[in-house]
Amino acid sequence: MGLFSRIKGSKKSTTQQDAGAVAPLETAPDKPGFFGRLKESLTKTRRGFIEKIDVLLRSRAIDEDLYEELEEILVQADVGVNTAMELVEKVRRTVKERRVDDAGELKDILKEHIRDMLGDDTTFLDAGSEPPTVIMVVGVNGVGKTTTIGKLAHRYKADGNKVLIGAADTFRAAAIDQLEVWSERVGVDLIKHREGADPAAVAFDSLQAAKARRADILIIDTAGRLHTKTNLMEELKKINRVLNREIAGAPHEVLLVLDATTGQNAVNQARLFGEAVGVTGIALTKLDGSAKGGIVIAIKQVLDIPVKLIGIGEGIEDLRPFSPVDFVEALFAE
Ligand SMILES: Nc1nc2c(ncn2[C@@H]2O[C@H](COP(=O)(O)OP(=O)(O)OP(=O)(O)O)[C@@H](O)[C@H]2O)c(=O)[nH]1
Ligand SMILES: [Mg+2]
Repeated sequence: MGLFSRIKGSKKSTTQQDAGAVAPLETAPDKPGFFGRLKESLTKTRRGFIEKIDVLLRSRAIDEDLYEELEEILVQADVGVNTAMELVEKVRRTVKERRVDDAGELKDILKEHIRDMLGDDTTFLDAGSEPPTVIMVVGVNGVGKTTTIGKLAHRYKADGNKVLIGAADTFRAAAIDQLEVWSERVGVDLIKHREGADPAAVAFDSLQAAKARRADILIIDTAGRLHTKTNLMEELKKINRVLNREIAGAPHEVLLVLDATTGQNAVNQARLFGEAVGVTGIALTKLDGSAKGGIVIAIKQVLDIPVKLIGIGEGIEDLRPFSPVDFVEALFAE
């Protein structure tokens, strides 16, 4: 079974049993080197974070200075000030409880608490009572929305789903063209209007097409900025309303794409979009180029919105479900 399993019951008529069908996203490795790739993509974060901790803990006594420096490293790794304090406090407590006197053991204790903080693996999609399951992708410009949509469509298709993409980022022609290139590469249909068209109208047409063509999954791209005076959040709300009017419960997933290289600002973006359109999950992109992978911890702790997908490269295969277990193992890997 692939990473994205088929949406159960989507090819049958809707029965009570089908209601609430989900497309769980499995986190088990699907090919050799899976973990190695993840580990490699976290190299920069590991250098700025774990390697500093290694140096810090080398033949040191456990004292206040040590805790302070540990906190400093965590803050620098974009874990966030409050979360860094919280983590250090947890480590301090564990050290006391277990009567640890070797600083070298702090690394494993920290790892344990980060792992706890990140929680359990999540499944990707919220329940959609009947196909199509609608995924609306939002985020500020340049974070990787369109690329993530291409990769996501590819994964769903590979698992036997019929996928349709809606080009509701009508801000510029190039945005539509870029999505078209992805749809051709993946081999899925694209619903588009002209540049400057009403994004909500594109969303509406996409949904009608998804129903008519019996698509399992509809993924909708949206703009990250606007050239008109229209407020981006108002536009997204409108798309949201249109989708919800046509299918109760749609969009089933509002996926916020965040760029891992932006660090703490990503948290602000998540707040903004969360208030406007109710984000259900986060795709954290460009982890491969970021030294700020600690943002994963901040997002979980401050916002409690699950990171569901991570982007670890520009290639079609470089998107994967986020697994806290794998992430922490890869981050702390020797
Ligand atoms: N290294 C790396 N690059 C990525 C990743 N995801 C996206 N990118 C790159 O980021 C750049 C912007 O990606 P887009 O998908 O165009 O971003 P967008 O959010 O759709 O941008 P706008 O439509 O302008 O708002 C592209 O060059 C992508 O190849 C990733 O996980 N890793
Ligand atoms: Mg785009």
